[in-house]
Amino acid sequence: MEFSEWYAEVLRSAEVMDVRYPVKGLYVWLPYGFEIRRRVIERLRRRLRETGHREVLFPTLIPETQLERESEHIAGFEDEVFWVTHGGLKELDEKLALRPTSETAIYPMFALWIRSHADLPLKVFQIVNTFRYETKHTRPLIRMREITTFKEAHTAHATREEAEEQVREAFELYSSFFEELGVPYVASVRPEWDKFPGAEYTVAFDTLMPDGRALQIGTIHMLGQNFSRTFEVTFETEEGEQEYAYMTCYGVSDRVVASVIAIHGDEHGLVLPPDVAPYQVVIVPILKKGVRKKILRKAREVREELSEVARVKLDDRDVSPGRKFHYWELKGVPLRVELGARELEEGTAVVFRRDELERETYSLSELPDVVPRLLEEVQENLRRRAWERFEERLHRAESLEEVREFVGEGIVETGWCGSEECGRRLEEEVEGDVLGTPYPEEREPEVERCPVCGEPAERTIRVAKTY
Ligand code: A5A
Ligand code: MG
Ligand code: ZN
Repeated sequence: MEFSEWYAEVLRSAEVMDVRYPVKGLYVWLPYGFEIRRRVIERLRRRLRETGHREVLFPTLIPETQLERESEHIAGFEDEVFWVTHGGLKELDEKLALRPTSETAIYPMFALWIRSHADLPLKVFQIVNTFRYETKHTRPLIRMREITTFKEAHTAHATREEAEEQVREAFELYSSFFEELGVPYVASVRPEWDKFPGAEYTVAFDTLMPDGRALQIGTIHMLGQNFSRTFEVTFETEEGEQEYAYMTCYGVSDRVVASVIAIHGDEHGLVLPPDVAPYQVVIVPILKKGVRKKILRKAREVREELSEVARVKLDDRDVSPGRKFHYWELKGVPLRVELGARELEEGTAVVFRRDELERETYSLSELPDVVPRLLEEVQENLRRRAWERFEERLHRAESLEEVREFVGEGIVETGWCGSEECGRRLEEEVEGDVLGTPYPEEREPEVERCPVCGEPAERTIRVAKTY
C-alpha cells in the first residue's frame, strides 16, 4: 500500500483523527489520538521546564500594525495569514490576524517586561494552535491550516554568545526529545533562501517518511537583534547603557506525532512506543464455557498486579478474541497478554509483542517483572529499527546524476561550493529541496567537489524531496 493511503487509513481506523471536518486543513482529534498527543506534549513540557523555560499563554489575535512591523517576517508570512475583519456586522477599525506564529504577539510584551540585564535571560514557551493558509497539499498532522499543537519557545539574552548557547541548548533538547520518541533525524542549517523570515539563520530537524520524502519536524532560529530592534526589546547593561537583546525562537508541532505514527507503524496499523502509548498492555481473556468466570477473575487479578508497573487495559467486552487482537494491534498497544483455559491451568500467560509480532509464554508470577523489561525492550527496539532504516536511506553522491538517482528515496549528501546559484541549480536539476548543511558544523566535507560547478566543495549539502 502506498504511504499516503496507509497513513490516512491508519489515522481513521486507529481513531487518531477524524478528517471529515468541513474546513480544508482542519481536523478533529479523537480521544485515542488525543491521549497519544497528550503524552508527547507532556514529555516536551517536562524537558522545557527542566531547562528553565516558563510556560505562558498569549492571545490568538494579533493587530495588523503589530504583525507588519518586522518587514522580512511579514513578507514571509503574508500569503499565509487568516484575517479577522469583522466583529458581528461591523467592520473592525483594525484587522486582526490569527497568529501564524507568535513573535509579533510576544516581543512587544518582552519590550515591556525586560528592563535590565537582571531580567535576562528570559525563556518562555507556549503550546497553542496557530493558523497558516497553506497552499500546498494539506494533510492531517503534517500540513494543517490550523496547527493544533504548536510549541513555540522564545528567548532573550544579553549577549550574542548566550543566544548562540541557547541555540545549542535547544538543539540538545529537541535531539533528546526525538531520540526518546524513536524518531530519527538529521539537523541542518537551512540555506539563506529557506530560513525563517526575519532570522539570521535557521537550524532544522528533518526526518524521513516511509515514502522517502523528508519532513521538517522542528526548527531553531537565531534571530540576533533583528526582532529586538523592531520591537525595541532593550535592556540596561551593567555599565548602564541601553542595548538590544539577542533573541532566539524554536518550534515543533503535530508533525512530531505524525512522525511517531508514520515511522513505527506497519501493515497492521499503529505501533506505539510504550512511553507514549495510551495503554502499554492489553489483557485479552480467552473465555471458554465452564471456566469463563475463573478466567475473568484471574484476568482482573493480573490487571491489578500489572497496573503497578504499566498502563493496563483489560478488554472484557463480549467480542471474539480474534477481533480484540486485531483491534488492539491496529491501535498499536505494545504488549498483549492472552489468558485462556490452558494458561489458567498452567499458571502462565502468553505475551505478544506488537513490534516484532512474536508470542512467548511466561509464568504468571514473573509477569510483573517481565512486563516492564519487555516495554523497555520494545521502546529500544523501535528506536533502533527506525534509525537503521533512516541510515539506509541517507546516501552520499558525487555527481548530479547520482543525486538524481537517490533523491526520491531519501536524503542525499553531496558537496557544495557554497554559492546560492549552485544551491538553487541543484534543486532544479534534481527536482528536490536543499535541506542545508550539517549542524553542528562538520570539519571537512566528505565529497570533494560541488557537482554543479565542479569547484572544490566547502561544505556538505543535503537534498531531498520534501513534504
Ligand atoms: N516561531 C518559529 C518557531 C516558527 O514558527 N518556526 S516554523 O515556521 O519553522 O514552524 C515551526 C515548526 O512547525 C516547523 O519546523 C514545522 O515542523 C511545523 N509546521 C510548520 N507549518 C506547519 C503546518 N502547516 N502543519 C503542521 N506543522 C507545521
Ligand atoms: Mg524550496
Ligand atoms: Zn558550485
